[in-house]
Amino acid sequence: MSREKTVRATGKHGRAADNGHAGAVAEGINTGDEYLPAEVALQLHRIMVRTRVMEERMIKMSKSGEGYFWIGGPGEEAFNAALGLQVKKGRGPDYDYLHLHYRNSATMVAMGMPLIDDIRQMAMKATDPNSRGRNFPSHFACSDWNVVPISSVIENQFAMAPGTAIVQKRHGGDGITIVVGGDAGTAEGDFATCMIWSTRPGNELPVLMVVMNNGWGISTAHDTQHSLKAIIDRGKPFGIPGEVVDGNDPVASWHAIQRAMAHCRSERRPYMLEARVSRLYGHSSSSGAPRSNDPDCVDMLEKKLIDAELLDRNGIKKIHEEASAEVEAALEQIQKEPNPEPGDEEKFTYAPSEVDRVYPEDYTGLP
Ligand SMILES: Cc1ncc(C[n+]2csc(CCOP(=O)(O)OP(=O)(O)O)c2C)c(N)n1
Ligand SMILES: [Mg+2]
Repeated sequence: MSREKTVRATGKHGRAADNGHAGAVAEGINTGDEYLPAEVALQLHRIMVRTRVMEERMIKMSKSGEGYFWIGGPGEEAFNAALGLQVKKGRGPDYDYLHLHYRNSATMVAMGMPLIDDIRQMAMKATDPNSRGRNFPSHFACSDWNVVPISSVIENQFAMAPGTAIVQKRHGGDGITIVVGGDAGTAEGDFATCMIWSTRPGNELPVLMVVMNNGWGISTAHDTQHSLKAIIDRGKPFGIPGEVVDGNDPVASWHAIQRAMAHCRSERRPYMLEARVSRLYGHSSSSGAPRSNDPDCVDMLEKKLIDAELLDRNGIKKIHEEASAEVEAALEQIQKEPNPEPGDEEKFTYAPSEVDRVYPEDYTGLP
């Protein structure tokens, strides 16, 4: 008896499951013609839940005095997790460089960051590997994974991204530069800087420009600021191809990211993605972080997984409980960890240089 397996699409992790029936259709989830195998869908779901549970606990930390300020990515998990799993992770120009923003926690979790490392930053512990307790939460920095330090000053990452992309273009190979920011930030000149530097004739750069459009810049509604239908239309005069994608949908996001990365890797030219996403807890703790009624990507994926019979209600409950246990264990662990000492704020600000030897007392390294 011949068995037919239909694989409608495969991602980096794509593998069709055989459900054991003749003429079997691969198990997985779909959006329109696009498909994700069960293995990838379940992996994305777990990352999204772990990240969401961590973020919700961090919001509580901001209210209970276990931390002071929260900003993060609830509502961006579907796109961000799909991005993180497809990054070519490593150190140096052979690998992807990431210039992220403060809502990218699910990208880091997908890349393998333990939840405790964001919680350490939220609690401002000296053990925080991103900033040694000296920056806001979700302001990641990881030189082993080419994650350039995140700044709260919005959009400057778009002016820096061409720098790593120039190195990659000169170096050869297929490493790309991925830069992510919000919709309102595109009003800054840094966004134009990125388009101009990425499209210099004969010097085009492998930059994937990602705009996470949540419809808000703190309290300014998108429609009161932008007259264009889509932000990717800004790339058209520069010849930058682009796509608008439903960032709440991990299937659509996965494939749009895959297409965008393939373009940048092989053509060594820029590409723009605009992900329409939700902002589930307002801008930050400064606006009270109230829950909004925007569509919730975790709920939407769970409905798809149930419909596809890949998970049932009990299975989903168990994954949420495991995530909560992981987060609570992290909270307990960090209580035992040291806080930064007075004076630590000036350490590790700049890489050691010749100038430091001449002016050892001056941390800026400037005469
Ligand atoms: C250069 C600069 N200007 C203003 C601010 C204050 N600020 C912080 S977040 C923000 C809005 C950002 O909106 P958007 O780019 O859409 O990102 P979102 O927070 O919605 O993800 C502003 C104006 C800042 N941090 N940096
Ligand atoms: Mg926004």
